[in-house]
Amino acid sequence: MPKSVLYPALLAGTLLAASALAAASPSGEGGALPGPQPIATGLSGGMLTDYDDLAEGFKGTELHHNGVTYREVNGIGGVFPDGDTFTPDDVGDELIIEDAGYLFDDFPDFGSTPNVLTFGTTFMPGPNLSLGALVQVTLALDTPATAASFEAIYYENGPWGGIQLHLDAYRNGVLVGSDVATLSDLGDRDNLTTRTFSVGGATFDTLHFHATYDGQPSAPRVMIDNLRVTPEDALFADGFDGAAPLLADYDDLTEGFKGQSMHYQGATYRDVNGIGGVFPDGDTFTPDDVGDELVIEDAGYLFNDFPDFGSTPNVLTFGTTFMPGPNLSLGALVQVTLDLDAPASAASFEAIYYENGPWGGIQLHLDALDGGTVVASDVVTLSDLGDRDNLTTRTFSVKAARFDSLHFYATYDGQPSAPRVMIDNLMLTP
Ligand SMILES: [Ca+2]
Ligand SMILES: [Ca+2]
Ligand SMILES: [Ca+2]
Ligand SMILES: [Ca+2]
Repeated sequence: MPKSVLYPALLAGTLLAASALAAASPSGEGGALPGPQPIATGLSGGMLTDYDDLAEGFKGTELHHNGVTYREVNGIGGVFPDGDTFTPDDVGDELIIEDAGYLFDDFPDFGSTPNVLTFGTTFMPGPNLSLGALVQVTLALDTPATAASFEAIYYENGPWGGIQLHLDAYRNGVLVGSDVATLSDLGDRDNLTTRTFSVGGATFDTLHFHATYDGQPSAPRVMIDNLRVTPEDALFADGFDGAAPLLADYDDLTEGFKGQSMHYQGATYRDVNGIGGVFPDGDTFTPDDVGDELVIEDAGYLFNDFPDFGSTPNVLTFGTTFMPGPNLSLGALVQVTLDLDAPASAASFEAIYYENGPWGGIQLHLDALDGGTVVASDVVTLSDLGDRDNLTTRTFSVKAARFDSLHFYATYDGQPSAPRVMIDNLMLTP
């Protein structure tokens, strides 16, 4: 039986939109947005589908758009973590373009305003929004691809905690790549979070994005945006020779302080913190408060709650302290510079950090520099939706024709800030 458990998320979405209403620009910007971007190279890394040129509303059970056929939405029943069940009718089977304009007030770094893709049974006309139920959707590609990614926003913690979201890539029906996230279950409920799903490193013709709980279909509330697909031919056009990326997982290092500089897996880490700054509540910190050491932290217990984060047991953190053994402490990160042994065209790492009070509003920036000039950036604004010290994860990534150093740093209102951050699985692509 459909029960109210399906709908607290809708309520939360409405509240989010209501709170954003006061801050919304009266003029709106939807009409002035550029249309779909052409096939791009370099920074954008593939063909971008932003959904912003489509009209809001139901698009039926199948949609062909920008080289992708979306089909087989939901259509099956399943379970929620609390034991409740749902039928195909409860979750609907339509593709929906949702004008989510108010969402971007709270998540300015998510996707592209105003439209996103969601699923199921409902949408809210205009810039208000509702996150639809996603059990599954298939994306059949017009031409084979070697990489694909999109940004997703969804509710985590109660009653969604423990659901897994899977992005699977298939070639001729054979699974060739996967990316999976387990929704956090740290108390509280209906917390919006974002994550980039990506697959690559193999050629594929179909993507399957689906949700499970305990191996059975489940139905979290999900919207996606900014699908990027890299056609197979793009590799050859770029002269990419398939050189293997270099992975820094830190797991072969000994836990402890590593000093103010460290060379590891193709990068020299240096210039940790060393400056003072501000917190969102107006408090300030000195260089001594935040320390300046690189720290390898055995974070073993973290992976019980975040099995999909990084690689167990070690992560890289910063500052003044660590906890011996599998317990852990997230260190203060104001800034760190990585000089690369060889130029790179792409870099990414996973980060875990606290958001909401007292961290909300801090920005984390990853800049890629070539000869001291910033050539690519990735930035996130830490959410500030109430509650406090909520752990969340995000993959930071940059792509450019060439860069030789990375700068990862935190600001609040344009001044240095010091959120608590750990990183893992740095990938450098030549
Ligand atoms: Ca809407
Ligand atoms: Ca969009
Ligand atoms: Ca430890
Ligand atoms: Ca690791």
